[in-house]
Amino acid sequence: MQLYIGNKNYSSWSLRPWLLMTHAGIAFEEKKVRLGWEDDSPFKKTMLALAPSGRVPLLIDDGFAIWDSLAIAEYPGRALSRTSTSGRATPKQRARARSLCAEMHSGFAELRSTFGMNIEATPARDRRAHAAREAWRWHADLKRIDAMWHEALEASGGPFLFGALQHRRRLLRAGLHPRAHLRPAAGAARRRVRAPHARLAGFLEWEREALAEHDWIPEDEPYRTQA
Ligand SMILES: N[C@@H](CCC(=O)N[C@@H](CS)C(=O)NCC(=O)O)C(=O)O
Repeated sequence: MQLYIGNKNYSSWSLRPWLLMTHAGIAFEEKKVRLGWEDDSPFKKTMLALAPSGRVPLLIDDGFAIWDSLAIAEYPGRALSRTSTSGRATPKQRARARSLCAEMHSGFAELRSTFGMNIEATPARDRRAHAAREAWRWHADLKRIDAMWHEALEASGGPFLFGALQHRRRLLRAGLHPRAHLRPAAGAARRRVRAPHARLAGFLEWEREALAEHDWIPEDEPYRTQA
């Protein structure tokens, strides 16, 4: 299987299936394609030749294309059952986990657009992002994330949202000072993603590679060249 991903510094969509498959020990060949938005960019040409979405992540299994991170996460079914408690979950627990995944996947537009993933983001980026938007818009998103994580952790007893690993990551390096925005249990769950004892070595590997990339996309980095 080949997993096509974008730049590790920016592509949080690519991170999701990459992390899941890495953590579950599912073998895949990583194919990194430098992100590009123009129709005639090498990125678009490469991706459109492989699948109609023209986006990453994209999984190719024996010539069969699967696009969209949720569909990819569900494809190697072993991955989910080996990394979560879903094997023992009741239908209601499964439904609740699915609701949260879907809500994370398609929601939080304000938070997402204000703080797009940028692992190497500088404080200047975050200051610009804070200044660029009315705080209340993404505050509402954060409030909902705090409530969602808090309730799931209370119900499962942790250490992750549904007991074992569930992947979620956006607040890191977003300059959001989680202590001010998340209740202690949700803040601790956020830190656990990076803690060595969480055995999320895959995440730390991705982060290391993102920081080593130094392949900045100008559209995502205006603060590097403008005051
Ligand atoms: N809903 C999709 C979103 C994928 C997506 O938007 N990926 C971005 C990179 S992070 C992309 O390929 N953008 C190229 C474009 O917008 O043309 C998923 O979950 O995979």
